[in-house]
Amino acid sequence: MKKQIGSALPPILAAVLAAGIAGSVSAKGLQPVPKMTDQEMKDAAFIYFDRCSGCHGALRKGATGPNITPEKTRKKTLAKLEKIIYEGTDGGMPGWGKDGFLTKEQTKLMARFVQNDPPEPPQWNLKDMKKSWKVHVPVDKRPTKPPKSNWQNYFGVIQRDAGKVSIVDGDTKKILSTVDSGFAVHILRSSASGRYMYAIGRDGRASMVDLWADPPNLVAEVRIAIDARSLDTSKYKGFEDKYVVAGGYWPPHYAILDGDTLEPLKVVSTIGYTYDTGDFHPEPRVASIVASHTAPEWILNVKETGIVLLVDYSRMDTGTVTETMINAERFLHDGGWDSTKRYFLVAANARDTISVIDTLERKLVKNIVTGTKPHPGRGANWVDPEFGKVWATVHLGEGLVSIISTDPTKDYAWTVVREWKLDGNSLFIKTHPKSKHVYCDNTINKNKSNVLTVFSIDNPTAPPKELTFEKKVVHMEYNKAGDEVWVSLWDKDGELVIIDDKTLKVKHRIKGLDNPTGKFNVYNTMYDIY
Ligand code: DHE
Repeated sequence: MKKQIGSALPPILAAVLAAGIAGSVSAKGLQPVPKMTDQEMKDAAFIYFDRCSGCHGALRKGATGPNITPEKTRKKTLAKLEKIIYEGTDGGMPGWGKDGFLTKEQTKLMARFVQNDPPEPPQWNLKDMKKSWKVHVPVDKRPTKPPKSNWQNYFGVIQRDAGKVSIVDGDTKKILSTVDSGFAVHILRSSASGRYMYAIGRDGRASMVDLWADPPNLVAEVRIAIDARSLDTSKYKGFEDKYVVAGGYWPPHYAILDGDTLEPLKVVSTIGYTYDTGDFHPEPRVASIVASHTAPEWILNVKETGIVLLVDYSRMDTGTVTETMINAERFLHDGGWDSTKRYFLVAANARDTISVIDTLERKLVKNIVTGTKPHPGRGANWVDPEFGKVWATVHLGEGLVSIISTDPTKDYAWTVVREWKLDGNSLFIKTHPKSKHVYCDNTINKNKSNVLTVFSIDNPTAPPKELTFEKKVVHMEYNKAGDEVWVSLWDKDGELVIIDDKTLKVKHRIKGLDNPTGKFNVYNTMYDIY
């Protein structure tokens, strides 16, 4: 008689065994699991964390990039995987070998690695954060007055591969200081008062620079996660500079820190269920975070579950936070405010959607379908001569600027009212309330990565102008006055190029920077001007 598997087993164990058996049936036709030494696994895990996990996830279940768990990767030969890793894809995956980041040997190693089960990523608890916490300059040893300079026109500039942040005086264009920050440092944000600039590295290290010090210096740091991308501070009246919140990619959680010292105060998990199908997800990563100016709240976008959290920090003095969970769309990534700072527009990039959140009525207004993989950074707000107030995004997957009406009094509100074509995929878009131009980079367009495309606000149907540079150009930021645009030439021997916004001529260059990427003007970042 045939034995019935699971008939005498507790239901949970039976389910596990049945799943295992189903797995071995579907294992038919899969490539064998390549053997790897412990050292090879270690080396590959390091590369994976540095280059791949941001898009594919620590558990490889996919988000901006597809699911690459072994049941998918073992359907391909090693040669096919090596080709994808080395040359990239039209879907937006970089050519890691072709672009000079991985050698042929490393490419082969990574192809074998992704056919193996992912190693279990470690946990990172409040006590680990506390152990990593360092205050370099105690609060009572810091200056009590701001410097005489126009410090609100300082810029924080990321030197990504050096893991450093430079503070540049926007008036004199001099580098005032360069401080250590996290590995592959990702973004900077200003405190509500503008005095502190906070950085987050991909290794989860949050660092805090005091701009009142002469020269600006690193005053505190803490590691909030193993892998992270974003942070912001409390900006609501009465809570200015009081707290910092930082989001983890792994572990999937957010940590609330003291705004003066970065002391870790509380950690909250984002593990849960997808908003639509209600499926359990083990890795819902915290993507963009923004501080509300009109409520004691942060808006946290949880990528894999598609849920926007409004986190009320007004009772943090008792260790309490309140979460409002808004169903939006899966694969939330980056986003920014409309010009009134009531509506937050966030890209669900793998769903080709912009979700609009009304932070006053605390609900989703609409999911707007745009082009392939919208990627706004924080987006750009201006007044279109025909449609009035608009906000716009560029796309990772196609050469398109989608321009969305943000005026709720119009019957075309929250629809795409205008589109501009680019020659290929783009990363960031930027303008300023005082500018007549909208800038788009072409960083991930293989043929034009050294070109900025500039559209005219007053003449939106005119062909755009192009500014050409010697090297790959990425991310734009205005100065406080809104009459200069700062861009990064992204290279080992990189530089900042400062453009006169009226004439579109180069005004100044700051050389000798190691892979400069994002740059953030203090005033514009304090007030979320973009
Ligand atoms: Fe970013 C913003 C995540 C790759 C430079 N990036 C963001 C935000 C997220 C994010 C969630 C929004 C933060 C916010 O507003 O709170 N970025 C990711 C990734 O997961 C991804 C795709 C892959 C990875 O492994 O990290 C990734 N990012 C990059 C880059 O390759 C860039 C160009 C250079 C770098 O750091 O390696 C890059 N991301 C930036 C910058 C911003 C950003 C400069 C902030 C834009 C702004 O103006 O606010």
